[in-house]
Amino acid sequence: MALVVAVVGATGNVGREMLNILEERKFPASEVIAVASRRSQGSKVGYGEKELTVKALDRFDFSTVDIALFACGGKVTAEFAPLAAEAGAIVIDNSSHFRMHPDVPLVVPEVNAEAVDGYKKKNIIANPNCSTAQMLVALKPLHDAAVIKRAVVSTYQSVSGSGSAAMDELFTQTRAILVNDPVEANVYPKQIAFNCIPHIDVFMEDGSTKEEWKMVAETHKMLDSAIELTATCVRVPVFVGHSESINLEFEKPLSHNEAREILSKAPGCLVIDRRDDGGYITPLECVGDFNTYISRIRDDKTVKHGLNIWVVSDNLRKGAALNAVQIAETLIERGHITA
Ligand code: 11C
Repeated sequence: MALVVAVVGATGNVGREMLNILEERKFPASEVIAVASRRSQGSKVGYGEKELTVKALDRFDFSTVDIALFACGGKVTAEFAPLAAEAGAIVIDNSSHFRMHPDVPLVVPEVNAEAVDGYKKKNIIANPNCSTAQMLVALKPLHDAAVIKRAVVSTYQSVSGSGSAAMDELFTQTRAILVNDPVEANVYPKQIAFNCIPHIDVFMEDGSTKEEWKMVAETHKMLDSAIELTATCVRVPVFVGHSESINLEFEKPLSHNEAREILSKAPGCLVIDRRDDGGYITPLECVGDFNTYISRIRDDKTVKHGLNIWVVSDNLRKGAALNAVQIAETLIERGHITA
């Protein structure tokens, strides 16, 4: 056990999950170091049974670190990830900052594990957006079987995707409504409690949001640039767990039974698909889990080779922290680093 791992942004939603997952998966680390902004210096975060004392990022020396898992905003990442990479740490970054950079691999191990081999140009590997990661875990085996021509995706994304202030906002607004207090919206432009907001990330010129654009661009980079994909991303009053309704059109025939069989054997997927009351997964049930769940698999007869699926996963795990740790595991499996 010789690998030194730094978790940067260790006090945030994703950073804490990274620490949990490193411990749960028994990642072969000789040392795990918690790093965050100077404001959090000296505070404690849990790592299994232990407590780690948080070190300040702006004073941190990455030269003894093998792997730096970054879970910070784009601005902090832009400044510090290249410094960590130049100091010799392999950076696995959860922000959107480097994702579309041609010299930075964007990886979901179940989809394109071999892409990690390209990390050396910058010493940085990017983790995709949470809604893309779980979608591609389900789409990759179906694409291999019947070639996806077109995908229409609607997401139902939990507030944890916007950070802990958003989780607090959902809690506070819900409580305020129940006790008849005034409702304040600070994180989101509209009330999220008892509501749905069809707006995630900033608006782009064509009327899409950046979240919707990311689902398209990241799918093209990781799976296949020929897939025509359109997404509508919606924030819903759920604390953790993103859900997606995905309509697929294939080049070749693929029945719901064949799709169910393929997905049942696919890495990272767990099919729960009984056609009766409760025979499907909801976000509440996937929290804390590693799997991407697939339910409601059924033919769409309105197009030639059509299929509908419902995909649910813990966005802080497969959508962020778990995927980052799996990338680190892939670096070991493919012989780039030795544990
Ligand atoms: C959300 N998907 O649910 C976002 C969070 O590009 O890494 C992650 C944003 C990103 O709000």
